[in-house]
Amino acid sequence: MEPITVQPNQILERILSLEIVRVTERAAVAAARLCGRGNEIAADQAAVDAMRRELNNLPIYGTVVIGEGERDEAPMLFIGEQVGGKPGFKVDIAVDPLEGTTLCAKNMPGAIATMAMAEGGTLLNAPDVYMEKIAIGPGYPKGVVDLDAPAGENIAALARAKGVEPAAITALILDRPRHADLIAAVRQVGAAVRLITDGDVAGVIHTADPEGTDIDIYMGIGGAPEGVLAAAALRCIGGQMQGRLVLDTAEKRNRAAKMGISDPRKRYEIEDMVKGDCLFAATGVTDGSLLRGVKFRGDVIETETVVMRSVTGTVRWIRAEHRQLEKFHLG
Ligand code: VTB
Repeated sequence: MEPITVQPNQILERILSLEIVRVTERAAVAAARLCGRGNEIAADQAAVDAMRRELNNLPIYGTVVIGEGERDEAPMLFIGEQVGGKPGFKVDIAVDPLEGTTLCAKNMPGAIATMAMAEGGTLLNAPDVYMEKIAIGPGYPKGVVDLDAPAGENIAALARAKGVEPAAITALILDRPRHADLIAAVRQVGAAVRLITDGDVAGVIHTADPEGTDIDIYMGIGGAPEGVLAAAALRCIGGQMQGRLVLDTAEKRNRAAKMGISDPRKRYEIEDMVKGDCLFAATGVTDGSLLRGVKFRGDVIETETVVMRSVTGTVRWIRAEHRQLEKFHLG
């Protein structure tokens, strides 16, 4: 029988798209064990440990460019950390081992374990600051919404493009005091607002399927790491997103400059945040509208993961039943 050979340009697709699923599955299971315990730090640490252990088994030479924080504040999966079993395929990695630590600690819907992987040197190296974001799903003319336009104008433009009244548009926004004016402006033009307490990676992804989610647009300020992860997902499934880092102090501008960001006011399009081929994966920790959470059923652990690839646009939903439970190192 002919041996199966994988061309180097197919490694991301053929090998890593399943491997990346293992990584988010492990992180999700580790965190899920600690759901509802009220301890965000312990749940996050468990997810980080599991994700790192699994990343180090991959045939990659990976650099964490979006991580748990900067080197001095995060013991593991910090920005700049090298992961993987070298020698390997050179990749950039963005991780959020537990997106929605509070959701997990309080056992509320929507916590996920997520990561993206791209060819080396192609993911935006962003510091752990806030990012202004706007995102819509596929099928609209380019530029129909604009990060710098007033919220009401964006809603009106989107409604026109969709062929509906603004009243038929729903915007997803993080429930934060900083968004009071934004929320008022969206409601002012008659649109609806759905508020979330956390979880804007999934929030942005919701815009890609307005029929299923009833969400047309994501708006507001969330974490920059979550912004790059969401951009990776939209790069795979289509849609538009713009973001701008909130570098409102000299200290933040310095940190960004050290990562190669020379223009602190730069407006990033998806292609600026994720320049090349990428994979994105997310596994549900708690049940949510995107993914089912981890289920512990005696001898079987069930997980649900979505994995996407940009070049092909393939989206795979992987429901797994795990029977060899030692691999989760649950103790
Ligand atoms: C958002 C949210 C995340 O951080 O990005 C948020 O989607 C931004 O920070 O789930 P604030 O909480 O300070 O507003 C998270 O809540 C993750 O911490």
